[in-house]
Amino acid sequence: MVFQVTLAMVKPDAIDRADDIVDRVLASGLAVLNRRRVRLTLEQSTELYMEHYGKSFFTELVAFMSSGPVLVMVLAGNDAVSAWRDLIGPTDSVKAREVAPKSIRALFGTDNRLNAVHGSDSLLSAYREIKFFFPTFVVADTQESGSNALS
Ligand code: RTP
Ligand code: MG
Repeated sequence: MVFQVTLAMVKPDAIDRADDIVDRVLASGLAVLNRRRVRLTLEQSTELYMEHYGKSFFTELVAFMSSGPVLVMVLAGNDAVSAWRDLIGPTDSVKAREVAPKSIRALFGTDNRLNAVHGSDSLLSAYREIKFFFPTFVVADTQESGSNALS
């Protein structure tokens, strides 16, 4: 086990139930180090989900992500990246209800687009996404910070 941070987001479709989702985060043992409620512009959604640019669902995805406020959180804990991904369940909420009925996407999402929450898919993604939403948040363990070493 290794102590990590990750980026979690309550998406526009579940923002009215954000308190219930935060309760589940805390009950899992993960800590919320920082949180912000923001409304993404179309440009910001596009930048955040650039890895999916060109895919059939991209236009609908970025429109959805900028359709209302979101709650972004820096989570921390043991194996936080995979711990949070396990807690949220598969991308498609319909599938989540079949294979992980207690997962957050099963309980709070609708389908494979309106799926309630986001979680960084790797530690590298987590660092990028945390920097995107919390520019002053210091993550000491990135390659970029190598030049800040004391030696
Ligand atoms: P996320 O990035 O939001 O945490 O979701 P994920 O890793 O589980 O899934 P990913 O493949 O990264 O997809 C990003 C988001 O795009 C929407 N999506 N729609 N076929 C579709 O219509 C489709 N596939 C994906 C979902 O909102 C998904 O969370
Ligand atoms: Mg993803």
